[in-house]
Amino acid sequence: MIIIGERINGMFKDIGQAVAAYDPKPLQHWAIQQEQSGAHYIDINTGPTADDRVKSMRWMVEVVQEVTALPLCLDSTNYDAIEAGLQVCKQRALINSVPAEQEKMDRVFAMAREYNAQVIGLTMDKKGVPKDAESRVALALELVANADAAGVAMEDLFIDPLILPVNVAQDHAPEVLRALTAIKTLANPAPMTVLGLSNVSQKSPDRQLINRCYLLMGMACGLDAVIADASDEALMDVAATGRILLNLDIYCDSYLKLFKSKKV
Ligand code: THG
Repeated sequence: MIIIGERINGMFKDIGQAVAAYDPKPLQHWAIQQEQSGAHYIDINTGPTADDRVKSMRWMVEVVQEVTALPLCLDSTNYDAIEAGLQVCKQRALINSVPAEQEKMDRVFAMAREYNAQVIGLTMDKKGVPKDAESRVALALELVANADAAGVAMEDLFIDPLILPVNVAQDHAPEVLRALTAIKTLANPAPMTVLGLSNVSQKSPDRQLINRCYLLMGMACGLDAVIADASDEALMDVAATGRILLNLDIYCDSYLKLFKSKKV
């Protein structure tokens, strides 16, 4: 399970304030903390309050790279901001994200080729996020076809069927699981799959329990990666345990230790 640490996002108050003030300390604290917790990528999102997202994204990438060599997941709907981040990334980046809309796919897949980046494709279009699994899969197929035509390899394409908060969109949760299973059959080799896991529990009580349960359900349906709270130790243990129960890792006796030291 690939863990993309979600915490460097201007949606969190401390990060939003740090981005506004160009104070690197909170970003660097969370970069180190997430790496120590076992994250494999660090998500970087300026948040809704940044006034200059191009400048903020470039600065965020630079200050995070001062304290970690982990690859970065550049999270923005502003492609100029993504490109500014790509220009200063030292490692291979993951572009987060592109919807199944032709003009946006054209720009983002070309950018991925130019900068040798990976891409998250969202199963949504101008009409928004569809409810049923079949409509999500149809949009995933458009993303797969466009990535392939642009020369982006399936192992570098992460399809996100978009989980919504269960408190307001309970009927979406099983549809996303069915979509995950189907997305893995769309190409050979299959595209990768990813979810913004914490979405599922927004505004619900006992968020961590919901996140942990849904992670395991997703894994059983072919989920490869999550943007998630890497500091939730029990969540990380669920990820390691799920890999054993799906026969993805050997050496069960030492699996938690192995996972935490990132040797798995
Ligand atoms: N798919 C993709 N990218 C994404 C998402 C997705 N990026 C953003 C988001 N969704 C994933 N990241 C988060 C980060 C934080 C929260 C949820 C998802 C979160 N934040 C608290 C809240 O809203 O209640 C903030 C609380 C606070 O301020 O302390 O839950 O789906 N590709």
